[in-house]
Amino acid sequence: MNRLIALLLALLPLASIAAEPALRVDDPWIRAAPPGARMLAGYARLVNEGAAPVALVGAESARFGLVEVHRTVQVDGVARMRQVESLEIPAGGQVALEPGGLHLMLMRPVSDVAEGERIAIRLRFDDGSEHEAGFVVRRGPEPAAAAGQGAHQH
Ligand SMILES: [Cu+2]
Repeated sequence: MNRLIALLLALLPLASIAAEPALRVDDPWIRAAPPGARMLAGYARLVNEGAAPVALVGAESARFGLVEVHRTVQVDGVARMRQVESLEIPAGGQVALEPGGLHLMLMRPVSDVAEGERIAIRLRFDDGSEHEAGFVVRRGPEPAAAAGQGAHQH
């Protein structure tokens, strides 16, 4: 009996490791913007390798006064952005933040963001976990939906 208890205790750390959220942030990047820009957009692919869904509920960065999750929607042919309070990534699934759709809205930069820079952004999830990723500032493709429509960048 004591042996069994000892075995169970030995297994406990493994169990808690297995319960860790298995979220991966692939290809995090920020679209380069002209000097003085007050708003930038960040993109990444959020991959949930875990067995439970997890939701992105917030983000922050020392380089920006405010970071929100936004979704671009077409309203009467005009692109508008809505804040997303909770973005679920299904178990074993992934959600893409990409031009023309979901994005991190990076507001009030504390200083200009230069192309080639890597900026840390901390993502917060509904299970209490946090994930910091280095977002590389680069030029990116125009959103397919907005191609030829002018200046919509998000
Ligand atoms: Cu936005």
